[in-house]
Amino acid sequence: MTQAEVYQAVQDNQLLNASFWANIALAGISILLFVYMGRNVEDPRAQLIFVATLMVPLVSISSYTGLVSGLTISFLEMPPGHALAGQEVLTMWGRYLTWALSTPMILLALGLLAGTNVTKLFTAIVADIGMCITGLAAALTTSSYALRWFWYVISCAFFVVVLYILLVEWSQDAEVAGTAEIFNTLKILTVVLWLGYPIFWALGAEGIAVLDVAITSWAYSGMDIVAKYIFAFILLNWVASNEGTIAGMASGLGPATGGA
Ligand code: RET
Repeated sequence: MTQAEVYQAVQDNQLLNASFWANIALAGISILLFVYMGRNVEDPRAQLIFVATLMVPLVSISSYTGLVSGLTISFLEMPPGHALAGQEVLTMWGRYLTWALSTPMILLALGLLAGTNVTKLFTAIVADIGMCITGLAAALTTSSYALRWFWYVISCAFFVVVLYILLVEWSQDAEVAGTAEIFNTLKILTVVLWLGYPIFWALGAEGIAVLDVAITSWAYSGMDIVAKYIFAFILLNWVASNEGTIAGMASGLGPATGGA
């Protein structure tokens, strides 16, 4: 199928198309709002949290533009064993690819808020990228149904590493740093929503195919709205009004101003 044909298929599915445009609009509003909210932030660590968080809607608007244009969607023939075996199934692989760019930014912001050290930050981000890329591999594998699920299990193993750092390591660090209250709110929001992604992957056309493509897409788009824009708003709103806490906090990354 040519890109123009994929684009036409997206245009013809209004529910699917709307799930993309809703996010393009919200990402655009978020970018403007977050730039405005950060206009007076001066502490370098607080600024870094702002920059990392601002990247989330910037990656998102790019991601959804890729989907809506048909650039990052393919029709893939599912292997024997799959519920839709032999059929050409619409696969939004651009989502998994761009998660590899957006989710590390979320973790960078959360790690900074918790006062992480470099080792934990590196581990969380590398495992997270591993999760997204192996999730992409699961979605793109058309040779074997079993291997699709094997990729899925590898991706889940990476996800467990991310969950451990969020729930155990950074929770302890945030206590020491004095940011436990806001960190715990954002941690719960993140853990609960992020668990939804592998569940919808498994239920959607990529997995056992009990959910239709447009419904799965809305599930992702809906989770994205909370996991990205609402998450980012809560975080940045707190950072903007508690800059002093961030500037003075104990962190495994050392003083934000660096040296002297
Ligand atoms: C996949 C499928 C394979 C198994 C696992 C997954 C997890 C995905 C997650 C995605 C989070 C995305 C976010 C995007 C916002 O920009 C790849 C679905 C574990 C947790 C928060």
